[in-house]
Amino acid sequence: MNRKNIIESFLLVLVLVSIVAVPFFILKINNYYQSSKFSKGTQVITLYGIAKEGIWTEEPVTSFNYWWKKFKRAEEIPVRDDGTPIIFRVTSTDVLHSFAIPLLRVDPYEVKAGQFVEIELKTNGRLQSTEFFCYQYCGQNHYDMYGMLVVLSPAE
Ligand SMILES: [Cu+2]
Repeated sequence: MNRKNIIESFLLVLVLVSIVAVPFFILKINNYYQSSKFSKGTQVITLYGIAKEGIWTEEPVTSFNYWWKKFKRAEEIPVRDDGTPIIFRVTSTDVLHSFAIPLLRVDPYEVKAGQFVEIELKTNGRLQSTEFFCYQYCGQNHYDMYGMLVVLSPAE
């Protein structure tokens, strides 16, 4: 191997490493930013809407894993009703969805692909367990797009 080949291989490895590392670091920085953004004790719930499966999931959906991963439905989301705010960070991985919690008077919010809407819910000791929905017809499995907010008893 001559000198030129060594330099070429080195640069090739450098390019490949950057392709993997850059998105990874962006993700890490984003996670760090999100966790430091809200006041301490805030209950942050991140939900990703997927039309083809008709689910909301708490598992991060990226442009990589969207195609092969089987995401777990956010069936029951435990929340504390202790005066700390609850922040829903909701996004769509595909088509237009809409997020609402009727019983808690969270009116439908438009949830666009790739954009996060942040919805704050105050807790006051009178929160009830209830369902959250998608309010926008988003495909065949739209009517499966619901989940349950479960208020933990103070001891839990
Ligand atoms: Cu829907």
